[in-house]
Amino acid sequence: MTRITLVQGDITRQSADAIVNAANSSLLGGGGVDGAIHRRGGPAILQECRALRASRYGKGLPTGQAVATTAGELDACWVIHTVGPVYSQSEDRSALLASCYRESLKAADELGARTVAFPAVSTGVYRWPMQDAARIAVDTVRNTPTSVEEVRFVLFDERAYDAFATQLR
Ligand code: AR6
Repeated sequence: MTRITLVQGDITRQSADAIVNAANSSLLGGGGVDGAIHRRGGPAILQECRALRASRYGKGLPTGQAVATTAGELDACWVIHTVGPVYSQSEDRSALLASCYRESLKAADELGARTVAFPAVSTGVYRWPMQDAARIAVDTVRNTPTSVEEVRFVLFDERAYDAFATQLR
């Protein structure tokens, strides 16, 4: 059984086996969670992301997929980078958002990670409505078989925390 927990705060301050990054396809950094992870984690993460671009992901990491690197100076063993979809009103992209959680858990299983911290993928720059993103995140984690013992959603503000808490009830 996977335990799902919620905390409000900064994901870069968390201690976990793996911390998930809401990245973009370039894997070369950005704003939001991505910027914070690279800032606090230091240059080792970017260096490994560059190597991944040069080897496996010449065209970038596709939306909905996930790949792991070292966590640099973060209090974690790995960062799992996943690329959420940009929200669209005209197209249902929820399968891609669900895929981010599933593929991140798969990567965590391959690494042997027991605790994984997730941000609310796609709910910032990519504009996914929080309540809907929370529903997809919680449902997907609940329905994905995994050896991860704790999935911790780390929500930046009260609004995000409340949305996830509502889904967990
Ligand atoms: N800890 C936890 N949550 C955070 C933090 C933090 N330190 N900082 C922001 N959030 P976003 P996206 C919340 O924009 O929507 C980047 O530029 C934030 O309030 O980080 O998937 C990438 O490079 C929001 O609820 O990710 C991509 O280009 C959630 O994390 C693009 O943004 C996600 O916001 C990805 O956009």
